[in-house]
Amino acid sequence: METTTHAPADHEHHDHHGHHDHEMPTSGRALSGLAVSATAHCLTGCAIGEITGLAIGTALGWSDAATIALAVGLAFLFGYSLTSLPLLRAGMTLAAVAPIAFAADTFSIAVMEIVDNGVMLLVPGAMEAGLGDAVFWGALSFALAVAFVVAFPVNRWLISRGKGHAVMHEHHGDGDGGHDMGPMFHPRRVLAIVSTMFLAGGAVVVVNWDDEDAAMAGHGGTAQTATASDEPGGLASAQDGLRLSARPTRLAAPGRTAFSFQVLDDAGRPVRDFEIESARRMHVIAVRRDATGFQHLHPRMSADGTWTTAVDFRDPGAWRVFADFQVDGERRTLGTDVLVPGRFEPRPLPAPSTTADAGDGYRVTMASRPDELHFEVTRDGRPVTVQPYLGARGHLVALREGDLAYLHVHPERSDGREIAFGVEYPSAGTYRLFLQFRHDGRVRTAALTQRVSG
Ligand SMILES: [Cu+2]
Repeated sequence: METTTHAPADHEHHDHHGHHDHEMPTSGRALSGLAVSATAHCLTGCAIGEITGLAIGTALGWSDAATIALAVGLAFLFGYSLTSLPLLRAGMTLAAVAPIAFAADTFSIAVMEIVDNGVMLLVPGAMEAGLGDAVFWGALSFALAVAFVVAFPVNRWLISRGKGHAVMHEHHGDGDGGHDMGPMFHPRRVLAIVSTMFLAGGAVVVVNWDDEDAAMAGHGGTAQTATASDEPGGLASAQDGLRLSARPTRLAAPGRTAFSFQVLDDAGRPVRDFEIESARRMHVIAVRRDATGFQHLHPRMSADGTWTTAVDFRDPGAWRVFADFQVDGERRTLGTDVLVPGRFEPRPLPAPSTTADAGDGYRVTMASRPDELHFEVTRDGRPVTVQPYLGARGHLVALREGDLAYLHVHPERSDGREIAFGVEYPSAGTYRLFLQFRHDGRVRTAALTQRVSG
């Protein structure tokens, strides 16, 4: 059995042994065709892994990270299997096939998975979308097509060096030139499928991004997506025909807890058709009644409309959990109390200030103008340009002292280093503000107290 690697330099040298049809092409159309086939293998494995992983992750209410880990694991499993099956069918033993599949696919699948999952995370709403959702299929097609385009030159380069899928072909094929992948993997057919995926998926992704922009623009006061009433949100568990049904609302002990809820319509049916708002279909804010322990989470919805996420109810006391979402063009916030047993030691609200520490040398400074709040971030005294977070330069939650009324805050288009929000205070009073921004890939939270006079 030939296990020699075929670098371009020794290609000619091997011609004499009469196995010309086993030679790996090192350039031209034949090499490209082989690379397309090899990439299509990995693409199929990734697609099966991603769909199965997301179906399982969604059904079990897993986090993005756990779901992606499962999808990546399954992609490798299916990718290796697709390579191994024809070899096993040809009579090779598993012990002989396993190292070949490993050498042929590992690098290619790894590249593909990084690109594929990266794109899925970037497309707004893709990770929350269920399998019955056009956004999911659009984003997945788009992600896989992009992954194909990136992985193709990698495979082409590997094969030209006698590595990657070249390893498999050396062990296989009886004079068919190596194209033994079956009609599904014919280069032209694969390219046609990938192009279609790219165009169709790309269209869905573009439409979805526009949705997000429209939702953000609608917040800008012209009231296309006005809130149901002028009353602040979050004070009620039921409002305007929608009701929050959550569990658990009483814990056995403090700590991280799987928290689930549904939004029910007036007929008691779970709502499943949520619109994207600030890049997500559902935002969950958890905070203790004394405005400590702030958390901003993005739960995952299962097919029956149940949203689930892990909330860290770390200290005893009464907590408030807000579900912030948009249905039928209207933004809503419903709230429920969650009671955590133990010795409750309420902390006083910090004094009003215009600056706050965000950890690791980060500091946030606030400037207040009528109906607008502006923030600047510095690190070790030097100004910092923040990265986009949830489709804006930052995210702001404002809660009123006394009843934790939840203000709808609208990110404004702002340039440079300033993070700007439109805020309409429902009354005079003291408010606790939680600004979230992203820098160096990490989301940080700064909390400030603001006193608003009539
Ligand atoms: Cu959110």
